[in-house]
Amino acid sequence: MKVAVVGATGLVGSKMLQVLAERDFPVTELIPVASEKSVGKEVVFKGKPYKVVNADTAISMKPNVAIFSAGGSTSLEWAPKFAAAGITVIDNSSAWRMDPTKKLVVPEVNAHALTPEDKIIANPNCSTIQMVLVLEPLHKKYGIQRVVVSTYQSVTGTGVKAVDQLMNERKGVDGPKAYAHQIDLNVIPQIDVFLDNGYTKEEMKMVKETVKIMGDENVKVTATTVRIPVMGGHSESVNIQFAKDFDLAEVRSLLAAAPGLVVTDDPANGIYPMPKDAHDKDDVFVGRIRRDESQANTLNLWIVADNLRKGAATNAVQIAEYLSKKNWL
Ligand code: 2RA
Repeated sequence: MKVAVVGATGLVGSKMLQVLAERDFPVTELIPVASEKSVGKEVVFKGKPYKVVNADTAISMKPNVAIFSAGGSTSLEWAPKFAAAGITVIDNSSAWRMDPTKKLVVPEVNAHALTPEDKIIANPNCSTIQMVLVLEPLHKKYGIQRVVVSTYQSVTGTGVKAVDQLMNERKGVDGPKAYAHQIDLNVIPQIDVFLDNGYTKEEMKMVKETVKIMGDENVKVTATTVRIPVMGGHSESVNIQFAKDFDLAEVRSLLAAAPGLVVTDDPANGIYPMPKDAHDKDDVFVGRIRRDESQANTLNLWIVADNLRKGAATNAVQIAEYLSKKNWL
């Protein structure tokens, strides 16, 4: 299968190449796509060099599928052109996520919604993906009324420039800034721009995308998203209010049985999910599972995942795997 990766030289794009290789996706030809300044450069995929091409050339090479991680404006411009050429697009930007004609997919939750007619498929925001993987089995069993989430997000969610800023600050050297504030030894309670309602775009992504993926407007979500100086992944403190009571042992077994989830929860022995352990893994790790004693039918838990993998590259590749198994590519 011919696979185009649009944004192949970026942090998520290169992770997509790694995941495609690791999961042995049936790639017969890789088409790395990037902006004009990167055309002609080489990327190595499964030990073989491939020359970076521009989007026009990529379309002419007729890939079966194009996985985009090149920003919203590039997706808005090029995804329709790829789709018009009969190429299925899986897009990691926010450009298409809330478009009512486009599917927003976490395979373990709603791959069943996909059809062969879906030619532009949206990959959800990383912080949404790891949360809905946990919410879905609990919603099915107990009916979720409200979710309160606070996130602790890795600088890798911003990109290379943010990682460089953190490392430079740690070394005490100057350099390009991804953030208006110092990030080392600090936390920044702002991810993306502020909106009129006082939330940030990142927070409203979690609010709206969760409802779309779970397909239930009755699930009310409020979020506070925070940038912290870590590398391995995003962490989330989640408080969930259910319509009915739950049994804690049953919650654990439901989560342990859910696809893509790993329950890591033995606080007495210092065992709980942490970004350093989630780094470069595809699973979503959940722990600190406990009843909220301040309110009936309410649960607290802690979720950690590598935002570049299940939060982006792996989820996109899993969508491609689903479509490939259906022979829709
Ligand atoms: C972030 N979720 O962490 C956003 C985009 N990757 O910055």
